[in-house]
Amino acid sequence: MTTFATTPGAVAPGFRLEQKRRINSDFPGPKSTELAARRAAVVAKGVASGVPVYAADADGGIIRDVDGNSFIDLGSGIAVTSVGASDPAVVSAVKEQVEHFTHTCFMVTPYEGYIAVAEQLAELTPGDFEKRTVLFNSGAEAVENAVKVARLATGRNAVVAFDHAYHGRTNLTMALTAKSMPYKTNFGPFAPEIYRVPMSYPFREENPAITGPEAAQRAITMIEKQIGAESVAAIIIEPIQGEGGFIVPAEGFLPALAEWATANGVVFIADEVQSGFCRTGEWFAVNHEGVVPDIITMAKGIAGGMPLSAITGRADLLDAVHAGGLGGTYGGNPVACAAALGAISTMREQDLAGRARSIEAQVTQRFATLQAELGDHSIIGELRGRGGMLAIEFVEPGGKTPNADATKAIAAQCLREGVIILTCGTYGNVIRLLPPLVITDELLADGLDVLERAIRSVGVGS
Ligand code: PLZ
Repeated sequence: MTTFATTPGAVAPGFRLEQKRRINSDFPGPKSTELAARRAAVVAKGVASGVPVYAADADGGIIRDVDGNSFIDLGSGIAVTSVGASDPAVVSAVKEQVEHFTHTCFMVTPYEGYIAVAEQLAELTPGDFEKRTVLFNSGAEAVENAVKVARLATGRNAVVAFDHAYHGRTNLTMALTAKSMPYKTNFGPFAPEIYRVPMSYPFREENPAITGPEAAQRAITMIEKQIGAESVAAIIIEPIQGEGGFIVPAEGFLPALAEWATANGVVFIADEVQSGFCRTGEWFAVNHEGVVPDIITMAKGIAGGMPLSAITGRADLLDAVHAGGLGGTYGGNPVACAAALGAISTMREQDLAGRARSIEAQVTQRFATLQAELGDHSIIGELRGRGGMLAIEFVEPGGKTPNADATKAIAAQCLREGVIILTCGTYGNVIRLLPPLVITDELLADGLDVLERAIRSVGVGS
């Protein structure tokens, strides 16, 4: 057995599993290999997995597979398990709830948990106006419903989305999503009345001097000329784009868009499905620039891994909808609500927003040093992101041509050494870091060592 970890240590306080990376030489092991064969016979191949191992246990920053390998989790199941995958507060809240009832359907026999989550969201989301919340199961469902509300409340049809956007895989949200392969190719026809305008993507702007407000004006002019402000129900935007490449728009871009929306009776929807719940070092990514959306969509980090999503927004918009116009069998399931209350209490008690800022400091310091050392002619194009939502965009040395091959090779090398790393980006050339916010400094440092080694070896080789 090859172990990359040093001597086994005590379990860090607050964790069940030892917070240490340990990979056997026969990876992927026999049990994962057997599960892969069973899977191939019954699971549709349209569902792909990033890693070839099967999970048996997960806690803090560690995912343990069925063969006993321990991986450092730098993906949190795509920004979901910010409190860890088995946070004690989530586990005990869920246990308590399942012993009483698993489901009644809020539309039939309502219960307190749903109301308590809505109370939390009214308090945590920006804006000191009266708010209303509706709960659903997935991010896509939240986005669908935000658009339904905006259309009904404004009596308008058009919805504006951005280049590089990701909003989901249902029919309407596929239409909102920018990238064709793998999300949209041959899955059409898509929902009508969706319009796409340019994003602010500082690293890839033709004119690198363009400011945030100027980039917003570029989008606004296109909206006014090609759609007409009076036809627009909503603008939907991820304050930091997720799947599209962890793109942080230039300062002033979001406020200018929000201001234009307000002036024109357009509902400004912030899709915080990936960026919400302390991930970026604030409760919500819009807080960094003081932007107050009319409706926020939330999911992922909200409930410590249980499927729950939400829209929270201005009472006048949400309450424009007739009774019975919004809902769904499972939306705001009581077990998921209990998990959300547990996860939110952990975020508050452990100040996970502060923890995200400390992760940002550690990661940024390390990779800025590496970038400086490797110089201008390296594969590192840009480091960006906020809090625990950080990315490295890889390029062909000396230019900006996207380097998807290097990105894949780096992620693959990290995996072989026991670190789960996700890629993203319109051009597939971005490595994104989304560690559980409860990860220990030691484990994070070990994961970053592995990533740094992989960048050096791939970068030198190319
Ligand atoms: N909005 C901003 O990031 C989900 C999707 C991964 P669901 N992102 C991960 C994949 O390949 O399916 C996401 C998001 C933003 C909406 C969604 C959709 O959330 O819970 O996956 O429906």
